[in-house]
Amino acid sequence: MHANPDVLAKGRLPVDADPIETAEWLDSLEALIKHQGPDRAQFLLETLIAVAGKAGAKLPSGVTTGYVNTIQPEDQPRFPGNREIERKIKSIVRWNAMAMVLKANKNTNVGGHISTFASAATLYEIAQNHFFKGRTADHPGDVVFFQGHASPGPYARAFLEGRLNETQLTNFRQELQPGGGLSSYPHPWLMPEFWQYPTVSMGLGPIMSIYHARYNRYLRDRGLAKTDDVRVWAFLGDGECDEPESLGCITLAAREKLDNLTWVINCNLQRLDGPVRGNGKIIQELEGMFRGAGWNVIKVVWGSGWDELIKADYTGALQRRMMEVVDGEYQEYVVKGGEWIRENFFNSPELKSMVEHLSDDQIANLRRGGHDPIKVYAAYKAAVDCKGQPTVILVKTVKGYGIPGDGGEGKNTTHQLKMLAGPIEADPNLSDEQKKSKRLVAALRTFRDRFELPFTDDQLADVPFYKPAPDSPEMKYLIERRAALGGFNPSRRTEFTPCPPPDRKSFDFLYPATIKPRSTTLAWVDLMAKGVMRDKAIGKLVVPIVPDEGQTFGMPPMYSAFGIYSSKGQLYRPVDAGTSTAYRESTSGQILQEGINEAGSMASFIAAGTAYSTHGVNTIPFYIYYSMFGFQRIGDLAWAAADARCRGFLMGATAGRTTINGEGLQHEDGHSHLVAMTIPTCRAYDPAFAYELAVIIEHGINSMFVQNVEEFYYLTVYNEAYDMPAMPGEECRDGIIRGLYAVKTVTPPNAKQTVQLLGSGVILNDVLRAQQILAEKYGVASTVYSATSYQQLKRDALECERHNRLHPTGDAKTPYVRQVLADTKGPIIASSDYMRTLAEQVGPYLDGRLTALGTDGFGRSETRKNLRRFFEVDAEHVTVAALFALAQRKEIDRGVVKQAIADFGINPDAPAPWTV
Ligand SMILES: Cc1ncc(C[n+]2csc(CCOP(=O)(O)OP(=O)(O)O)c2C)c(N)n1
Ligand SMILES: [Mg+2]
Repeated sequence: MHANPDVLAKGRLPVDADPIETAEWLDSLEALIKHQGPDRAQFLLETLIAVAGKAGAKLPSGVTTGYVNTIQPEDQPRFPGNREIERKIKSIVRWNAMAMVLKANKNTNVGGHISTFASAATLYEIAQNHFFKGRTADHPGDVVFFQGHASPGPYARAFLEGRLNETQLTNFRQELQPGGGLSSYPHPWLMPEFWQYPTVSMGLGPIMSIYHARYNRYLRDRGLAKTDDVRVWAFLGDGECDEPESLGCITLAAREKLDNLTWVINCNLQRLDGPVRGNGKIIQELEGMFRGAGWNVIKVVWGSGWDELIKADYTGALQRRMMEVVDGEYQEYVVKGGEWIRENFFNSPELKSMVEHLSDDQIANLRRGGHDPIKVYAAYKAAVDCKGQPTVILVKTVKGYGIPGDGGEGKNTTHQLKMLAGPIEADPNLSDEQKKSKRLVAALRTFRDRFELPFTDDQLADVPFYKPAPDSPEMKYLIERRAALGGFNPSRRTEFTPCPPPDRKSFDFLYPATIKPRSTTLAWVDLMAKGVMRDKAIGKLVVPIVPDEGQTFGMPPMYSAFGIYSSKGQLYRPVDAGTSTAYRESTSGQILQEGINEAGSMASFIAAGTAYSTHGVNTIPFYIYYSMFGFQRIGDLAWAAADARCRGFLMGATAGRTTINGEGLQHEDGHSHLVAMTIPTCRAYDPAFAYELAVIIEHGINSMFVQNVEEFYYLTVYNEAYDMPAMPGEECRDGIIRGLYAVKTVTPPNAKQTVQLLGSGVILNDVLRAQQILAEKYGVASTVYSATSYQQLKRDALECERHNRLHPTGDAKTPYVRQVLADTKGPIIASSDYMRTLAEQVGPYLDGRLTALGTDGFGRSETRKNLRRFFEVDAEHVTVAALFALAQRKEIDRGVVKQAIADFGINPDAPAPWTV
């Protein structure tokens, strides 16, 4: 049989001028494949393409293949499972997953999703019965990023596995009920023994999975953990692929040859509102992107029922038709059924003749690949066997598969479906409630019959859960399969093995005063390079992470001393080889240099900061970045980090609205501390001096990695160099951690007035200067405090307030900020390089004495001095604020304030900085 040239003569190919010659070439090719195999054919074709390309032929880039399965039926491996039992298990999981959403919505309005898992059931069940490894003594278990809103599926399975009970299932999305409920989506914070990683914010699962797989290589190459046979799986939706985070980093996975990573993209052709690519084909588009990026792409488009038809497609007409139909039409076929498909898909006499022998029902039952266990198994097997490349499996499915009635499979509304409604006969005597109930039962009956569940009609109205007896073949099979694979998945390790505490000496060299001025950023580099990373107990565990800003932060000596991690080592001689700042890459490098990629860096931070649980190794990430490109740019990942119970240090460098000289509006951060505050497990600090930094970091390491406190730290560090004073004494340690301590008191002779001055970060220097001015020019005494964390002060105050409110007759607790300031004299003025709201948080606990200055408004390009004047946070403005507060208390004359404003050259009629 000749291969037909029509098969190829589509698209941009020129018209066939000599069909006989074409047929001869195709005959030769067929013979070649038959006798020497497809590899030889590929070699010859690539050679021919290269020669033709040189001669100027316009050749297709070849990143997509036909709209058919990548794995040919004859290449499918033997299916090792029991198909009948697996189908039964899957049907029960389907039922229970649906039942939990229906139950939750019968009495409440808490929502949930039925259709997503319905389309993905085979994808998860094949993995559960044959692939996902569980945690054993020698294997940490595969890491699976479950598609968030498919969560009813994993819950329904865990119910059969005996890990969740009926009460919990009944309380899906009602977590505050007695007996506990189940969180809507994967949230390790809420279900710490069950979920490992949060995923439901679309795009975060995919990017986290890539960096997780790469981090496993890092752990292996640095000898920190055995991760070779740990597979990272990510299940995502086709609609989800439109998120930039989903596909933005796929080249990294190919570049790093992450064959420990498998993505399964459930191409049900629909997202929430409608088709993902109604006018095109999502599978083809994704194939091109992934293949172009260097991934192994496996398409699972058609189920086994199509095999015969495709085999009989001698003219290529069927494949052409498959390619020509757009996703919007494919969706319609699901809804309209067999007769419609025969008329509209098989739309030529040739195509119609191919399905003559099939009834309409049989045509409707020609399944898509993702509902065929044989095809899905073959794809997974090929993925785990693939060496040197990550694999993406593009699986075509039906959204809402098997869900009958209104809003059921294939409908645009199916994503939001929470209640079933089958057809019933019209009956004017029925109330709306009765109709609803009857329609539900009608739909459930159809579902029950299709998936062969053992309920009587009468039982259906209650939407019962179903769990077969423990000795039933299904339950035995399910438990045996999971035992053979090492245990259940998902499952999160909660046991914690503390690391030995670091040596005080790794920190205390930052306690003395500096000889030369230096910035807190450089103090951090020193702390890392000379102290923490050389510490015997924890040095090796430290993972510095940086996007493309290491030079800005003074990190190159660290590159040279500790190496930048590269799975390839260094295949070139760096231009600066031999210097102390050489760009040294190495397979054992300790630093993760992520390039211009804050989201990827944050994903690395999450992988490193959760390794204590995932791999039982307490790696300590320090992710340093431009503070402006932190929470505001990748805030959702920071939130996910907290949900994942991540630990480590985020270092917001080039911090402050006025400090990063010249950079302007897009770079000058005066609000990251406000965003940090929104994350319950993030402790945020704005230290001024090197010793404060050392104290906070030592405390943080001990707290997170020795004492098992579930939190991560955010520290702002600045790039302005100034004299770092010596640590005043051990007693300041507690105040630094709690957020406030006194730094310096100045009492001029005969002082009549007193004020309290609070400063944070670099602005503490201006506050100290204000102290001098107040003393020397106005004879006002003052104490300056370093406010290292308003967030900690506020949290403590809230706790005291709440305790006192709920224990009205007990001993009242005094907020720490009051303990420090309540008995002091005079007004309290606070200034920082952050917005006023930050300091104002503690206002309610200070008896109306607080005035907060801050950097509200857009930054702009200017010198530090001019910006601090502009934002009214400099020494002169602090002085004016102090004098005015004294004048309000009638301790000095208002004329003094007016004169000060004039003396300092402040324009009282300038517009407010936040308005311009
Ligand atoms: C960042 C983000 N935006 C929007 C949503 C709301 N949302 C939840 S599911 C969904 C549609 C998902 O479609 P797809 O990825 O194709 O998954 P499917 O349910 O079809 O498998 C949307 C928009 C979200 N969870 N996260
Ligand atoms: Mg979808």
